[in-house]
Amino acid sequence: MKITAADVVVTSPNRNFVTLKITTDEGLTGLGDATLNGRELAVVSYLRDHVVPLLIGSDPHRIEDTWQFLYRSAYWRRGPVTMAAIGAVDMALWDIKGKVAGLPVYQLLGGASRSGLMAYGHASGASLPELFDSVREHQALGYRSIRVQTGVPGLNRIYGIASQSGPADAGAERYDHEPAQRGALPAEEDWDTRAYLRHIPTVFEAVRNEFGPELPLLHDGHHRMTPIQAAKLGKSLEPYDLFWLEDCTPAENQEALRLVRQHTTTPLAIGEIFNTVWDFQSLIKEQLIDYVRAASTHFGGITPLRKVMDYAAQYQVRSGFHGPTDISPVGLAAQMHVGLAIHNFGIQEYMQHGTKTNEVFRQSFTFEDGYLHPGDQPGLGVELDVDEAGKYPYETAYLPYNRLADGTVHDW
Ligand code: GCO
Ligand code: MG
Repeated sequence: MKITAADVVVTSPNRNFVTLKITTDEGLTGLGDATLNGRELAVVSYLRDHVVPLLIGSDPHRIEDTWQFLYRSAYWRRGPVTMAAIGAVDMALWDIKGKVAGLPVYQLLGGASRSGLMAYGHASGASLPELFDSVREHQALGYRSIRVQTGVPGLNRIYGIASQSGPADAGAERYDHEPAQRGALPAEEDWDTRAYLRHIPTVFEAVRNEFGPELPLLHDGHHRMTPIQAAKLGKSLEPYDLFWLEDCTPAENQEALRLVRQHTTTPLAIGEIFNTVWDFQSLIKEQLIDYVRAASTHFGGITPLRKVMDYAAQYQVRSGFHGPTDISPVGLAAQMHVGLAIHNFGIQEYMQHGTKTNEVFRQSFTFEDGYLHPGDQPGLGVELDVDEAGKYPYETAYLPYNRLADGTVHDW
């Protein structure tokens, strides 16, 4: 079998997505997600100009070899653009292999280790009553684990507060409940870490009083704290028994987590902006984290995700793959197959795409009673409706950024 075409499809139903569609001489097609939020067109060029010409004529069955070839022959390795492009190729090849075999990808990865994947959703509110409503809405949708983000008194616009209430798409204007927004320039948000550190423990105390001790609760620090601030937050949240505290410090300074770890037993998750297995090497080996937050899309696909999880298994570190709406249904399906197959699955983030996105990407995965399942269609189980995708051309959109009260740019 040979690859005869590889098309890069850009579409913006509820938000921008970049998808690679590989076609073989036997008429089989495979899909891969290459969406890099806010920098989408850089990956389009990387794929169209530098990867697609290398794929034509090659054997789609050689997944590992193709991955190694694209990674090593570029010479300049890693980085989100390169790894999103390689990830899309990898997913598309697994999709094709599954279709050839007549099996869902999780069967090729060793078969199911569980009947479903516990998912968490994003509850948020500017105030406590709004937050409580949002938690209840998520529980009504079946979620059994919930991420909690709130406004901080004194700050006007901060990360994690949905622009509209309700996790499902209602309005045409919604940008998929995630922080990026359409427009020529990124929006500015404000930030004050001390105000945040004073407020967040009171939020979790209130949520525990309202919803009881059992509900698994998660929180995302979104890279904003110094090591000692993160240590303080982890310690102050211990009474509220978090499932995890995510991205408490900026990802570049991995040694920061050593300090955080020495001070708190709150479980730590990190890695949504990591690109490779090597980014996790010391964090896993030194047991500085509890959950791997990589996404198939920005991490080079299914092949390295499986590898990092097998390594993590030796240290009792579990998965918590990144699943916001900027991971397309293809990327989400890819990591669901991995999550179903590995023994050390932890939890899967699931924010739910908008209705227009779901019309462009026809999916066979299910979400029932709080559990996801990738379905049993051969391959990844997602098909792209190219005509529907064509209705929504790319629109410029950016993630916001932060400034402190004195105007200093801060980690977002
Ligand atoms: C999460 C993430 C997202 C990111 C988004 C940026 O935990 O889901 O932090 O909300 O902000 O993926 O593109
Ligand atoms: Mg996050």
